[in-house]
Amino acid sequence: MPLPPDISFGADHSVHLPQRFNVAVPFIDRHVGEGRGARAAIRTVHGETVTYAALAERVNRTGNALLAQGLKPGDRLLMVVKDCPAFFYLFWGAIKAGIVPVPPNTLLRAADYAYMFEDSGCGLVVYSAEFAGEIEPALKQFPVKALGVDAFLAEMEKAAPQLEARLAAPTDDCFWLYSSGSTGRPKGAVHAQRDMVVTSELYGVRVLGVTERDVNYSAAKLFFAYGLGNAMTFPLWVGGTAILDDRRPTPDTTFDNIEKFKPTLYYGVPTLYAAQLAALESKPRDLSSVRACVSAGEALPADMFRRWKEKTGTVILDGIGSTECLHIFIGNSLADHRAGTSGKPVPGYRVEILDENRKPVAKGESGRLWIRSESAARYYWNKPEKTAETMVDGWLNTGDTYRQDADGYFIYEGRSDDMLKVGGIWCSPVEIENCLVGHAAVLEVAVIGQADADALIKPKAVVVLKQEGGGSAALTDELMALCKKTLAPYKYPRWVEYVPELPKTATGKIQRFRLRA
Ligand code: 3UK
Repeated sequence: MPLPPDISFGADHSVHLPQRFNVAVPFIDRHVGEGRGARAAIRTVHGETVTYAALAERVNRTGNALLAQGLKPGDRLLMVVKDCPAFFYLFWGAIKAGIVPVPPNTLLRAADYAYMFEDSGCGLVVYSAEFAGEIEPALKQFPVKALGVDAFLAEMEKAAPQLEARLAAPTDDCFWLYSSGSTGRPKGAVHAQRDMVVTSELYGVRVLGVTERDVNYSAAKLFFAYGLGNAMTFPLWVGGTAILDDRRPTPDTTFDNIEKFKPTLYYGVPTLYAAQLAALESKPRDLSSVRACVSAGEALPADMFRRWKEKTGTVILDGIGSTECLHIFIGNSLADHRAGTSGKPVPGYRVEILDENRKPVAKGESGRLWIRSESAARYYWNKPEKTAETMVDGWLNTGDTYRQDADGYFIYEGRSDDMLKVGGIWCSPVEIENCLVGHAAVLEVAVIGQADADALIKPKAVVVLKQEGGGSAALTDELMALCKKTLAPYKYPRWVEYVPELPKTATGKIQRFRLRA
C-alpha cells in the first residue's frame, strides 16, 4: 500500500514528515478517505468486529470524552486496559486530542501502579474491571481521578463524533511506555509522534511485508511495545486487521484463535512457543493460514526454531527489540534467516557492537550493543541520570552483549546487568530478593536466571536461612507463594536452593554472576 502523500522515507530509510501533523491521522483517519471504512480493523474473541469507519468515529468521541474529563493537551492518561477495542479508542483518542497515553503492564501490583500514578502525574486513570483488585488499592495509596473502562465507554457514547487533530512536531512527546530496571523504579520511556511511523514502516512493512490483506494475531499483549506494534500499529499502518483476545494466552487459546481467525502473521514469545510445542505433541493443530511467526522478548533457542518448523511447517522469525527503540531493530526475515540468531539489523537502524571504551570490537568479538534510530525514545520521564546513562549522543545503550557470526548474523550473548527476561517480560532479581527477605526464615538471598528444560531463563532463588540447616520443601512452597502473592505472577522463583552463605565483594555486594557460573 502506498504511504500517505505527506510521508516519505529517504534512500537511507530516514523518515520525512510534515512539520506539523498528528500521527492519528495516517494511522486512523486516512483509511476512511482511502475507501477502507467498511474493512475490519479489529476482530475480538467475543465476536465483535470494529470497522475502520467505526474506529475513526470512536477515536474522535474518545478524544472529546477525555477533554470533557478535564484532561488538557500534554496531560497523561494512564490506561491499565486489557486487549480489547477500548485500548485502541483510548490510545488514539488521547493522541488525536494531544493527550499522552501511558499503557503500563497490566500484570503489576498495587504498589507499582501507585508509583506510576505519582511519577507520571497523570490526570486520569482508566482501567479494565479485571484489574480493579490492584488499581483500587493503588488509588488509596495515591489518589487520582479514575474511571472504569465501562463507565468511560458510556461517556464516549455521549461525546461528539467530530474531533480536530491537535497538530504537533514529529519529535514532540506522543506516548510513554514504562520499562523496569534492575534497581529503582520503572522508567517512563517517552516516545515521539514519529516513532510508530518508523517502526511500522521499517520493520512491519519492509521486513515482515505487512499489507492490508494481513490478519495479525499477537499473543504478546498490547501493553508490551512488541504487542503494541504487532496487533495495533502494524495493521493500522496498512489498513489490515488485528485479532484481540483479552484472556491470558495458553497453548489452547492461541491455537484455537489461529484455527478460528486464520491469521497470516502470528507473534509470540519463546516461553509460549515452548508450551505450544509441548501441546502439539498430543494434539495436531492447523496453522496453514500463517505465513510467518515472529518471536521476541528473549532469545529463541535454535532447537525451538527447528522443532516448530518440523511440526507446523512455518518459520519463527526471531528479532530483538526494546521498549526504548519501540520495536524490533535486529531481526530475521522470510528471505534471510538463521536459527539461533537475532538476524541482521533492520534497514534504517544503525547498530554497533562496542567495547568498554566505546570503540567498535573486531568482527566476531563480543561487546555491548548500541543502536541509533528514529524510533528511539528521547528520554526517560523524570530520570535525567538514567537518560544520560542510556542515551548517549543519539545512540542507545541496550545493555545487551552481542557478537556477529562469520555471515553477519547477530548472536545474543546475555545481559550486561543482572536483569532477567521471563516470558519475554522484564524481571528484576532485586525485586524478587526484596520480597523473599520479607519472610521470617530468610537471612539473605540472591536471585539469578537459570535455564529450564527448553533452554529458557527463569528466576532461581539462592537462599541463606537465619537458622542453620537446609530448607524444607514446605518452606520452598511458602517462599514461592509469598512471591506469587506480592509480585507480578510471572516473577516467582521456579527453584529455591539453600546455601550456607553467598559470594560477596569486599564491599559486601552480592556477586550474582558467581552463582550463575
Ligand atoms: C531482550 C531479546 C534476545 C534484550 C521488545 C520486541 O523485549 C522487548 O522490549 P523490552 O524493553 O526488553 C528489551 C530487552 O529484551 N530481548 C528482546 N528481544 C530479544 N534478547 N533475543 C531477542 N529476540 O535484553 C533487550 O534489550 O521488554 C521486543 C519488540 C518490542 C519490544 N519492546
